[in-house]
Amino acid sequence: MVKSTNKESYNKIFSKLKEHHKLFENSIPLIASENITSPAVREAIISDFGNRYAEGWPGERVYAGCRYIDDVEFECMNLAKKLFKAKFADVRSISGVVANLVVYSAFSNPGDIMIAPSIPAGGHISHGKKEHSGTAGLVHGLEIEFYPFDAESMTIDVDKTKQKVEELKKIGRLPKIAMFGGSLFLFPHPVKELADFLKSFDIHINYDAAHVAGLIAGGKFQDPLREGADTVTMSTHKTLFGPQGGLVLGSEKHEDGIKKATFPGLTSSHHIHHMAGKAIAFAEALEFGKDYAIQIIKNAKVFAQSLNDAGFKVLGESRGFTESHQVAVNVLEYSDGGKVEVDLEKANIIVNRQLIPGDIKAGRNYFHPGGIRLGVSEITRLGMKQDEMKEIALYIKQVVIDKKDPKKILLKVKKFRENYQKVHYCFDNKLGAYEYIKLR
Ligand code: DSN
Repeated sequence: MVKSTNKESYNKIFSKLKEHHKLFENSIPLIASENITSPAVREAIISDFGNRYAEGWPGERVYAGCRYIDDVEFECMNLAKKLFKAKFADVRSISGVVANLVVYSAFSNPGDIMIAPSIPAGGHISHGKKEHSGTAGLVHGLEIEFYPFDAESMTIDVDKTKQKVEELKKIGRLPKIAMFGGSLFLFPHPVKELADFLKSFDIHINYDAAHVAGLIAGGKFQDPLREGADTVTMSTHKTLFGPQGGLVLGSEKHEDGIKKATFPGLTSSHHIHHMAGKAIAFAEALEFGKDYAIQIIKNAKVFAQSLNDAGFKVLGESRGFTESHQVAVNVLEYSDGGKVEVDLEKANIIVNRQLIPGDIKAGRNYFHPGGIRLGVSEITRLGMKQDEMKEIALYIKQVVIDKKDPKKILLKVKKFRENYQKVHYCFDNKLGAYEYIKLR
């Protein structure tokens, strides 16, 4: 039971929001699924669009009062199509999970099979089995088969996947959907290597670009729509510039299924303020996305190499550690991913623990997995470059390997952060990256 007065609770929320802003102003944010939005996106998401409904398709809404919303949504769709060179874009999914559910609903039925990466092999919870409470199994009733994964090269094994699909066909479990992409995503997935094979079985190919969308948009990762993916799903706030939201891409032949599954299937309000924010972010990505993607990959590679030089076991070594915004580190020599996450947070270095290949077989679980995952999207957007990556790797070494007092490293981290308080790769950055805006 809450003991405080209503006004005390009200005030408490604002003080916690401010403390949170302060924390991020003074931290090194390395969560690979997060990014910082520009002041322009923040302006869009506090607009009155957030108080409205605009059910249906622009121009064919269920409600009145949508004329400007329609204009923004058409612009948003056009920007998304231009950014990803897609024939069709539905910008209404409110998250990456919903975007995946749109594809499951439009192109499969409960009881169908989907082949996807397992979580230690990088799969996302929305690709998962019912017994793990994964969205695909729990919500849409899909049965999940996992791709054979090669831990050395940290990607899906092409030949073994072909064998597995042939075997699944023989036992009457031919997949209806093949899902590529995921959460731990260091190297491109073999879409072009498998597309013709999968299509010869009439398997729908979806590519979950949530993590790498900004790199694809910048032309610096793979190009799934040209490589054979039928549809592409994503969230809009990892290597893209936010705000939180989802996006589904496809061609004309997928349009009807995607539209119906999105509305009325999976959304009523599509969070119209965030739709406007996405439009701003797509315009920023078209203008600045290539330079941003180039810098992300440079940063990730230097970061991985520096961690490796510091003594860490960085995954994907035989392939140069990473081609994305992510770096994955096996920390078992020093501790486990859960404890490392906690120790680093004491120094304001924000990372997440990560299941890595081999963890489940070895009996490790999500609370104490073998790895941590680091992402450079946000620190790159704050203007950091290769030298800063070397410095951050050193702080991590001092906490994890040298077991220095995290409170001492915290002082260094706060000092280090002083110079990086603006959002880069955007049209306007008058407001500080984590500046708290009081409207009351
Ligand atoms: N769990 C986050 C990820 O890392 O992919 C977002 O879904």
